[in-house]
Formats: sequence, structure tokens, C-alpha cells
Amino acid sequence: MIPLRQTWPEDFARRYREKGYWRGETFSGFLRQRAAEHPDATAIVQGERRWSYAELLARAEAAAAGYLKAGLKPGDRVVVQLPNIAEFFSAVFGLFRAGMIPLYALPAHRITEIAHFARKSEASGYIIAGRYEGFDYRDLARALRAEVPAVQHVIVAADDAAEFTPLATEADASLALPPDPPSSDVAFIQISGGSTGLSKLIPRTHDDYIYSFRASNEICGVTPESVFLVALPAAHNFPMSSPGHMGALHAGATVVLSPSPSPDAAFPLIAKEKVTITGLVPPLALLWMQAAPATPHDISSLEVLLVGGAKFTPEVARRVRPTLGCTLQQVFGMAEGLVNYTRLDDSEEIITTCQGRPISPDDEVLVVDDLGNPAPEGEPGYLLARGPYTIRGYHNDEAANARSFTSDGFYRTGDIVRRLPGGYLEVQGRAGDHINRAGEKISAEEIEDHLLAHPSVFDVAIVSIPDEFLGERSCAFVIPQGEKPKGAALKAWMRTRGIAEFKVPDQIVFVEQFATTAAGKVSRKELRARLRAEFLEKQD
Ligand code: OOB
Repeated sequence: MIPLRQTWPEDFARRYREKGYWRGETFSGFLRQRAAEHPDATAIVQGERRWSYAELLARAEAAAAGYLKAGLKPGDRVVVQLPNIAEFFSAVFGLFRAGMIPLYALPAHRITEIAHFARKSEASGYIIAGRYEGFDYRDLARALRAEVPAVQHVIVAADDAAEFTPLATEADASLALPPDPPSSDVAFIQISGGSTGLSKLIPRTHDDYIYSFRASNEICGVTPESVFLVALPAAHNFPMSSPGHMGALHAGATVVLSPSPSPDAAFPLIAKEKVTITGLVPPLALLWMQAAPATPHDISSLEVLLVGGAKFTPEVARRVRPTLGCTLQQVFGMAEGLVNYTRLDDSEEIITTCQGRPISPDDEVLVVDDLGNPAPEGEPGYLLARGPYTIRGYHNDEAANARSFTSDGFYRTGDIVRRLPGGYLEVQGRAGDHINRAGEKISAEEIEDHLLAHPSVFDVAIVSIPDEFLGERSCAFVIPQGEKPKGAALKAWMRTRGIAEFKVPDQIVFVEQFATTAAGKVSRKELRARLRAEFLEKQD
């Protein structure tokens, strides 16, 4: 097995420890500590189910013993694909307790993506819900077992595990649980939204990740009295750590799970559980603002709304306080590390017009031009970042690491930003070719590769098109060959490729050819830019 590592040069690591960012805490350790401090405080709420910190810990330990009994071993990687249910937490903290490494997949992922995660991480386990929202994850598990036989253990967090192993819920004293790993070890794997090809794996350590949400708690005002609503999928980095459910649990606060981010599901929960803080992507914030004036539910407990994942326009941002009655906090972050927040006491002007400033005094942020020279303050440039919770490399991907990191360890975020006075950043756009569809990142290349496998597709370019609601939507420009297929048929065919629904192109436009230069060839990047420009011109 290729070792999972995330290491910083020793002088950096020493500085991060000396400054108290990395405190030697582990995920298992902090849960045990909270459960000891206030065992009866409510940790998790899902519908009628309420788990105290003591119960969460007991369930995590039961799950951990169950994994070991099933044959999983400390150090094993386990793909976790769970929706917003309480078992997300017992399953994941169970893995931490057993020294196993979760890889967080989204409920929307399908066989192509799950098989890629399992192969790339050399996973031996897969944790799923049974049937959820009309989809049977046990069928996905069967497909995965057939495609990646190394995944020997399928654990099901549902009453009917079928031929698989149920998630253990009862303590088993016959099995000794291993000691906690060193805090510098990799704790889990996040996946990148990347611009090129398939998702890359992002190993995060206990030290670096715990620092990011502990510091976020301070910036976002999370205390033991806070009630955090997980409206977005729990596996996303944003609702996990900004300050997220992990921040909330670290603070000893309460985490409330919503099955969906829609106002219909979330508003009654806010009213019932007196939710104080939550996070949304811009299109959902817009939906909430549309629904709020007429809702019969009392959402006045909401103090802070974090909005991030994609650009929130100032016009809409200004309406948050008047319509939802809470403080907007913009958050611009990435699963690779760097997270920026506007501060709760910033002026309304700052809160509504920029995407915040970094968490840490030791976040090093550079804004550079095409040649790598610093861009003057106020001028757009490429954002590079290095710091105590920004990774130094992806797992087992030399080519991506050579592209995405400078020789001195800065991560090339791919974002184009402007630096404003006070170190605040305003996001201007992306250098790379991905589509940011309502906060879900889609790699143009990944989707082009799928479409090129269709017999009637001669060539294709996937382009992002501005969308009033989604921020961006995906448009496939297709040069057909042979009999021209129908757009709807191509979309239906894409759905058979075993990919998340959000990756199916929103729109398909057939063209006869792609424009080329006199020199005969254009880069795909340039081609995408031209197609986008032509498309938008026609719309005017
Ligand atoms: C979050 O994480 P990822 O890994 O899904 O996506 C990161 C990318 C950024 O590089 C940027 O392109 C975009 O998402 N982004 C924003 C943004 N927040 C993220 N673009 C404009 N404005 C914003 N506020 O999306 C993520 C991770 C942690 C916290 C928040 C978001």
C-alpha cells in the first residue's frame, strides 16, 4: 500500500507547533474529552433522534470494534458515502477510533467515481446507507465489489444490510481498540474539485485540520451553546470545517442534520432546534431569502449565515441581513486548505463585497501575475497559498503535484483574486477549466472524456455559462459524427456512465466545427473561452 502522508518541512512544523496551532489533538481524543466534560450535552440531532456526547462516543467505540471484528485493520482506508444521518458521525468517529482512514464521498457519487476513489486510495472498506432518497447504495456496493475486489468489507448503516455487514451499534468489550495515532498522521482523505481529469485525493492530518476548525470556531463565534445546522451534504469540506459539524463538536455544541438544504426542510428545523449558525452555497442562500418572508416558521434564532463555495454577488449579499435577520459571513475556502472569512464585526460594506481574509496569521498568501511576479495590491492575479492547514501535496499524483505546487511549497489555488487593504480577498474568477455549479466543482476534462466515448461524438468542449441561479452551468459543445444524436439522448447516455447527476451537462449545443487560429490549432483552454464568448454573444 502506498503510504498516506502529509508533511511540512521540519522548520515549518516546528513553528506551527510553537505557535500553538498544532496541539497534538486527534479526532478520537477530542471526542473523548468532550464526552468526559459534558456527557449529557446534545451532540447530534436527526429528526426525533438525539445523541448526547456520551452516546456518540459509545456508538463510535461500538462501530470501531465492529470494523475490527469484520476484519478491517488500523491504517486501512475506507470510502464513506453517507447522507446527513446520525450514523455519519458514529461511522466516521468509529473509523478514527479504530485508526482507520475515511475517504469522504458524496451521496451523489456513482460507480465511476466511487471505483476511482477506492482504487486510488487502495481502500479495503466501503460504508453506505441502505436505500436513501430512492437510491439503493447496496447496488452500488455490489457494483464496486465487482469492479474493485480489494474492497472486501462493505458496512451498511441501515436495518437491512443484505449480504453485507451492519454498522455495529453495541459495545464489544472482547476487542481492544488501538491507541490514538500521532496527531501528525493523516486522519482522513478529502477529494478535490480539481480542474483536470478525475478527483485528486487530499490527505489531511489531525493537527492541521483540527487547527482549521478550532480557529474557525473563534472567527465564527461558535460556543458550547451554538446549534449548527448541516444543510449541505455533511461530507463536503465546507459544512465539515467552516466551522462546520466538526467545529461544532469540537466546541461541545449541538449539530442538527437536515436531510436537504431546501427551506421546506431547514426552516422547521431552525425553528424547532433554535439553530444559531449554518452554511450555504449562494444559490441556496438565494432560495432561503425568497422563502423567508412568507414562512410560518420562526427562524429568528439564526445568528450567522456562512455563504461560500462560489462567488456571492454583493447585490444579493446585501439582502441577507434584511431578509434573514442574521449576520452574513462570506467564506472562501478549498478542500486543500486555505480558508478566508469576513469577520463578524467587519463593516457591512466589507461583509457584502469581498470573500474575507485568511484564518491564520501564518497563512501566507501570494497574488501573482503570469510570470509569477507579485501583482500590485488591488490588481487581479493568481492566488497561491501556504500555511499551517494547507496541504503540501496530493496523494500519489506526481504530475498533479508538479502542476499544483510551487517548488517552495505554495499551493496554486487556480483562483484569480484581488487583494484589498487589510489583506481581504475578492475572488474574480478561475484560471483553470472547471465549472463551479452551485458550489459543486466539475472538471471539464473529465466530462469531455465521457462524451468522447459516445460513437456519435467526434469532438466536444465543456464550457461554463453564467447562470442566474446556479452561478454557472455546464454547456457541452459537440461536433457530431455520423447520425447526429438528440441532446436529450446524449444526456440520458451520460447518466449511464455512473457519474454524479450534477456532472451531466445542463445544455448541449451542436456545432459543425471549432474555431481555430491561422496556426491551425488552439489550446483547449482557449477553445473553451472562445466557445463561451460566442455563446454569450448569441444570447444578447
Ligand atoms: C469549497 O471547497 P472546494 O474544494 O469544493 O472548492 C474550492 C474552490 C475555490 O478554489 C474557489 O474556486 C471556489 O471553490 N470557492 C469560491 C468561494 N468559496 C470557494 N469562489 C468564490 N467565492 C467563494 N466564497 O468550496 C469550500 C471549502 C471550505 C469552505 C468554503 C468552501
